[in-house]
Amino acid sequence: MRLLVTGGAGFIGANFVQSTVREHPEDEITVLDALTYAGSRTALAPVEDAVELVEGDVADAALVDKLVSACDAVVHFAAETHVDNALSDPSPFLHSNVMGTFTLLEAVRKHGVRLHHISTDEVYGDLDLDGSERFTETTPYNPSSPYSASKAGADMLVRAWVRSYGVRATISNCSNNFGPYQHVEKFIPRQVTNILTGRRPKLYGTGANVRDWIHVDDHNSAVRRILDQGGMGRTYLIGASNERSNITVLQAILRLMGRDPDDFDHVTDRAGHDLRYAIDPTVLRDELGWTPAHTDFDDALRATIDWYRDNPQWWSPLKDAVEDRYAKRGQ
Ligand code: NAD
Ligand code: TDX
Repeated sequence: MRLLVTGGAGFIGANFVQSTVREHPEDEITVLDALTYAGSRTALAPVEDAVELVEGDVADAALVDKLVSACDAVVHFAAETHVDNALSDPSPFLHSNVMGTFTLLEAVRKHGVRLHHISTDEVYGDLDLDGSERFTETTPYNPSSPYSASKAGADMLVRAWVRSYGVRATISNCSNNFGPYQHVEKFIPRQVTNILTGRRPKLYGTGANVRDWIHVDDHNSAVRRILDQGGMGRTYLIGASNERSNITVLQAILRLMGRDPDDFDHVTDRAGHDLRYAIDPTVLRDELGWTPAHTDFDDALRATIDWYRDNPQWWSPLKDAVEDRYAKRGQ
């Protein structure tokens, strides 16, 4: 298969490209990535001989048309992804997430190319903190932030292009990912690298908010399964049934790194902070036979901490600027 991977120099995309090169050496991979602050050439260094990297914008219609015309399928990861950045400046989120997806849809429509669109559980809004309800494929969209609203808009465009134009597309909405190459602005890498650089971890509010954590390789194995076997026009929810409050995750990190579990700061809470996300992955398991491999959270967290400890050359050039931005926001 000739695959075009948008956003393939970001966290999840780079892990997808690396695992595809390992597990499907028969595939030809082109990455389209704007190399924003979140993209990194070095995340693709281990596979640079096996992959073509094109630096460009997914909203550049001429470039996207040319690349799509030369592939069999597109896996669309490219997006602005950080909620706190969206709260400060929503504009790039509209450009990359909405206009970028629109541009790609027009190209796959013209060339009859298969698309898998990567989305998030945040499009469903949030759940009660102490309830047992989980998101399913039929949960109504109810986004809370400029980020999740832009992802919801992109998902709606994909659904409309399937219905109106018969575009061959699938969508997946996944829960919170962790693993190697995640930007240090995100929760787990931020806390790990704060400890590694002698800073104190920072918890928003009381830390009661719940996220449903999945290892990035499990997300990507589900994406591959949907790409190969998913029903056209279908939406699949991806999750590993691993709900934890933020304070529980932070204290696990502190414990695994040999620190006092109370050695952190409570900082200003995020505006509109979603309370709880939880995915019901039954459809993916029953229809496509997918299950996650990383089922021991402490083991996977320990391996992720080790990766950041062993790869400071990848993240340390980013760290000070990220912390300066957070400090200006009281976070
Ligand atoms: P990331 O921020 O680490 O990487 C995004 C990549 O997209 C970067 O390489 C960036 O350079 C590129 N990009 C941004 N705008 C672009 C544009 N206009 N044109 C071309 N490239 C552009 O993000 P991530 O965490 O790897 O997320 C990837 C996808 O997965 C996103 O669509 C996100 O919404 C979705 N998702 C993420 C999570 C999570 O927990 N991280 C969970 C569910 C879904
Ligand atoms: O320093 C922090 N302290 C803190 O308490 C940071 C950066 C975050 N938090 C909290 C906010 C959230 O409740 O931790 C939780 C996770 O925060 P993020 O890593 O920013 O993730 P989240 O907002 O949940 O969104 C993530 O999952 C869904 C990704 O960033 C999105 O791209 C994805 O769609």
